[in-house]
Amino acid sequence: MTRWTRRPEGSNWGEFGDDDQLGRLNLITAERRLAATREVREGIAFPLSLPLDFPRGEYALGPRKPPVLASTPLGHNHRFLPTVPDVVSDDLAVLHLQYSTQWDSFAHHGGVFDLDGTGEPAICYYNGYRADVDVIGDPAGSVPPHADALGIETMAQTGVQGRGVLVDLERAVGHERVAVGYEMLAEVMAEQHVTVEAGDILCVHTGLTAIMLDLGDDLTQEKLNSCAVLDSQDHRLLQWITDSGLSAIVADNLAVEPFSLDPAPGAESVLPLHTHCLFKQGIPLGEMWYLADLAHWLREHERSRFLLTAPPLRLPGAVGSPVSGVATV
Ligand code: UVW
Repeated sequence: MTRWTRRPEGSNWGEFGDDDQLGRLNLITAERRLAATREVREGIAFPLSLPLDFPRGEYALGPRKPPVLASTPLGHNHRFLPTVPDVVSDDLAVLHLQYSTQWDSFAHHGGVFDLDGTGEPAICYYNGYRADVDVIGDPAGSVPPHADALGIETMAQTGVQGRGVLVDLERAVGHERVAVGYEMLAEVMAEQHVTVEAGDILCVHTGLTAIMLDLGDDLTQEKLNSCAVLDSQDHRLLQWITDSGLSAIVADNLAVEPFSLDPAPGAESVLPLHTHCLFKQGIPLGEMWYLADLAHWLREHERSRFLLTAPPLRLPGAVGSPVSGVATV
């Protein structure tokens, strides 16, 4: 069923079908997944997640909180019966799903757009799915939130496995805060012999999660503001993302792009790359992945490609998820 008669400029809505909820993940075909497995030559695996109680320090003061672990009524070191030696420990966790290494689903970031040209813009998401119809919940929290469409379980059902391609911005600019636009990205990719083909998952290494891990509780706002980000004000970069055919973007920084609660007057979005990827193009975003060990190995071996396996939790209704991805080289 068509959910719109007008689609936002720069969007690909409808191109994967009226009811599509997978966006550019559709480009990870069986053939491309098979090609990704051919990147496995050594059999070495790199885990790509921070411990989920990281980052600490200043970051932990924000609205998203570190996980809280507790026991279920079964408890820890619990003996089922006094007559047999079986012992069980059983947990529950209160988890802010986007506190640490994470995937953002398309239900995480939408926009306000006049879908039918009636002059009444609607709050909506990728492919015209609507707030209150498909993504339920209100800002005051009086309705239990639930993504009936576009949620993280939809993404989980694809397995999220394909070819990862890493561009090493730390190697190019160190830990300096640089907003990397199209020109610089193209230059770095050429220097590092990185090419991105349709269906590839682009991984952007900046070094930030390694800093988070090193500093632990001493992580400061200054350090959180270090390392490269993609320059989401650069329209050529956004156009390249559209044209490249990449299926997802992953970074080891906070939001892939810069984030400010004080956008320039007239700005189209506080997070233009989120709007471009999650809302317009159906490109999932990964944030705060731990890419350092993989990046350093690839650097040493002059490689940039690998098999990437990174399904989110199959949690019905959720809009984001922690992820413990694995790269195999
Ligand atoms: C930010 O934290 C700004 O990004 P996200 O909501 O995608 O995690």
